Amino acid sequence: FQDGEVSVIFILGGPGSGKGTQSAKLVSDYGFIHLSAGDLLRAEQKREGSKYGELIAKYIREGNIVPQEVTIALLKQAMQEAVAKGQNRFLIDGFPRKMDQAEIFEAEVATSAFTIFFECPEQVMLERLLERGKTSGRTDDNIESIKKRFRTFVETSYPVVEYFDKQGKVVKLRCDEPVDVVYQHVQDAIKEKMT
Ligand code: UP5
Ligand code: MG
Repeated sequence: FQDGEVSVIFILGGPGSGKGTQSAKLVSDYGFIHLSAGDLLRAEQKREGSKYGELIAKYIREGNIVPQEVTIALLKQAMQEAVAKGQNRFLIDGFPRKMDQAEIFEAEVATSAFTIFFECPEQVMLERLLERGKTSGRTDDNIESIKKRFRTFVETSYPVVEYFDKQGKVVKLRCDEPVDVVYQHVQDAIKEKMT
């Protein structure tokens, strides 16, 4: 995309920190286009004829990061479809979560305006994910996969947050408050950053 053609906010945080929940609220109040990298990968995994189905399934179950070219292609396609319909303000949730993704996306697709990062104690995330796992049907909402997701988050994904933080582009918010309290902080951050 050309400079200024799209605006991109990254929503990052550990597994279960509330990225999807808060993004959904922003969509209904502000009309952003919400792209969850995890949701795009799960949809691609189920798509008939996808050559990446098995690969994605394996990476997600193991809590590993799917090779960047797969995820970036899915994001780029979803963004192009939205832009064709005249929509150009994006919330990208759960991406980038590895340094190569961050560098390649910003060089080849679009530069982010800023990142909202949810700081969340592991115990809180664990309880939420186990509870959600009772009904989510997600293959990674079980204790073995959750532990692997936490390890990947600390070792692989958090460095991306530090990278953007060094550029002064991260707003850190607490996740462990009621949904509406977190959302108030999210709205404050967006208003401050967008004006
Ligand atoms: N909940 C939320 N907020 C709450 C609050 N304030 N108080 C109380 N409860 C709250 O929330 C999780 C649960 O907590 C829900 O039940 C919610 O009601 C409750 P949610 O908003 O879903 O949190 P979120 O951060 O979105 O959690 P999610 O599980 O989606 O995070 P992950 O980052 O683990 O999952 P994602 O779908 O992004 O990625 C899954 C996998 O895909 C990765 O592990 C990886 O294998 C793969 N992937 C890649 O390979 N590359 C990518 O770029 C992205 C993903
Ligand atoms: Mg999510």
